[in-house]
Amino acid sequence: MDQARQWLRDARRIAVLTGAGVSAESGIPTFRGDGGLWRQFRAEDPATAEAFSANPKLVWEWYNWRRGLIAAANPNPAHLALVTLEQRVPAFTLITQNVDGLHSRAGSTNIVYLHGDIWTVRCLACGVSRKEERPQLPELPPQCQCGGLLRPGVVWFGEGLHQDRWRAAEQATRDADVFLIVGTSAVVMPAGGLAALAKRGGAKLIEVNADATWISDTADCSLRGPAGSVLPHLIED
Ligand code: BV8
Ligand code: ZN
Repeated sequence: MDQARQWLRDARRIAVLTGAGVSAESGIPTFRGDGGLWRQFRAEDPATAEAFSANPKLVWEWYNWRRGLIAAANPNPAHLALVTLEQRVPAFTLITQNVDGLHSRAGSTNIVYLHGDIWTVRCLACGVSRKEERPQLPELPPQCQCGGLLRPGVVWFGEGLHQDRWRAAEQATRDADVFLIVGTSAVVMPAGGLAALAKRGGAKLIEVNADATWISDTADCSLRGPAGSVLPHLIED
């Protein structure tokens, strides 16, 4: 931990990649852990365009349930520690796979939303994208003024990431002196490949995760424990 703390103190450019584990202590279930989100749902994967076109109401019920959970949740000390870290270094990029918006509610500013934002909806007909922050939508599936069907503004499996966001994430990762990867199983691609990109760019790789992951062995320092308690220690002076 001391070595990792020193690397963070000396770093001028820091890139962070977060996953569902950073929001776990806010009460939001992760995806693949026990009790994970994908388990509670039926066999087919709800986060795909196919599932949505087959049954938009069912997929919206899942998102409505998650919106309710997230609206009732608050940022936890892990989110807040990343806000403090951002204020300390000249170049800081927070790359997140999470769609819950808790990083911005905590006060982070330079955020790259790789997988979109659950508080945004987009019309399949006219393409308009807008914020929709009512936790539970009154009618499912929601309709656009134009009469078209609204979808959640997230990136589903099989959908490409927004190119400008992916490029920003790659650039920040390549440039980083320290790459901090927090609360992600790094299974989902291409986000999960950023750790290797950081190493190739010469960054020190620090992992914070409750469990070991497939990248733990390649990390320069892999800290085991809940992000809500590890991160505040990691950044304390
Ligand atoms: C794409 C939004 C191509 C929706 C999500 C290789 C290259 C490219 C694609 C693929 C590839 N191989 C396979 C693919 C397809 C697919 C993929 O990766 N599949 C996986 C399952 C193998 N990838 C895609 O489809 C991507 N698209 O590249 O398509 C393309 C290119 C051009 C044009 C067309 C197509 C799109 C992926 C985005 C999917 N959308 N979410 C929504 O959320 O509703 S993914 C979903 O998983 C969430 O975003 C989530 O954040 C993300 C990753 O999961 P994690 O965040 O890591 O969460 P997980 O539960 O897995 O892990 C939690 C971790 O926290 C655990 O390690 C746990 O130990 C730890 N933890 C728990 N508690 C704590 C903790 N740590 C610390 N403290 C704690 N308290
Ligand atoms: Zn429309």
